[in-house]
Amino acid sequence: MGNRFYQIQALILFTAFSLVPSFQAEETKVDAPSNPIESEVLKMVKIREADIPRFTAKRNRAADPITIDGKLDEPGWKAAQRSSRFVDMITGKPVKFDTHAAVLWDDDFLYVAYWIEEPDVRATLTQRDAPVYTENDVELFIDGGGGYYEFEINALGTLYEALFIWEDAYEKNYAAMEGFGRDQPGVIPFHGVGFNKHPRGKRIGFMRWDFPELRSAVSIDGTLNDSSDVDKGWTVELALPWKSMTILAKADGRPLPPQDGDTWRMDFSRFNQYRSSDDPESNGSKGWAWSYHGAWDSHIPECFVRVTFSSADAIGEEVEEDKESPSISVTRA
Ligand SMILES: [Ca+2]
Ligand SMILES: [Ca+2]
Ligand SMILES: [Ca+2]
Repeated sequence: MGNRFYQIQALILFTAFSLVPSFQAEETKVDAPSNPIESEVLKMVKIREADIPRFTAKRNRAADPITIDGKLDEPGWKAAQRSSRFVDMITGKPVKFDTHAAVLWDDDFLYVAYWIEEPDVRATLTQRDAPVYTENDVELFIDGGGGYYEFEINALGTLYEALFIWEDAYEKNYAAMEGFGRDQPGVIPFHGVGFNKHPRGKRIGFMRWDFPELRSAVSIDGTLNDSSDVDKGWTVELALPWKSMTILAKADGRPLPPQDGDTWRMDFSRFNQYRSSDDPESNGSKGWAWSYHGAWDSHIPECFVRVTFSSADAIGEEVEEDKESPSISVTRA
């Protein structure tokens, strides 16, 4: 989700203020995260730490390279564990259409895939950084400690990207870097969307920032912008080079690529135009996510999925056991 909310900022502010007393008055039992800010945020959005999904990302085997063409037919994707079905972003309740994601990695790239059930695949925006969140999109957020990356893509493969840096990390880590001045074009103050009381404070949005050497592709199983038929949906395939994540890793100096057992926070979501008025099953929210946020706001890293990187290869057991066969089918996880 992006800037569309500025238009209704007054309404959001009013709503946020009216909700504050209930946040304070109603004690929500949560597990005790080690980070006090995380604990406070989860309390505010009424999410238990145990409710945040955990995922193990396995390595994609070098013998089976991933081709970024939008088709998720590589052995790695077939072997990778898929996420649980996406739920309503605010309530965590089931939604009408099926969405799953998966993550793989190797020494050079982070790979992300989405399977999106969509009976009427539509997209019109073609310009880079166009507000694709106003159409049906899927989104990826990657938290780096001092800031986080936002990625969005529509069914035409049009990208919208931005980088957000927390004010508390900016002066020490980013202010002196070329291209990261506050007076750069496309730099905006950012205080969240529907959850604009984040205890960590404010962020700076670098809206013109693009992830260097990002590869992305979409594949549609159906017809685009033709409602006369029923489409199966679309798939998205991404490869994000670790070497381009030095900006994200700058504040906490995390290893790139990650080491076995490292856990990163990432968010996987989908925004669409299905409204409660014509579709009761959508629960009224147009945002669906792997990990729900308890608020109309993607920009809450404390709610992101915990993705732990494993050095184990994403392969089916039969491949290991039958090394003689050159073209054995891979067992799904
Ligand atoms: Ca592929
Ligand atoms: Ca951008
Ligand atoms: Ca169609």
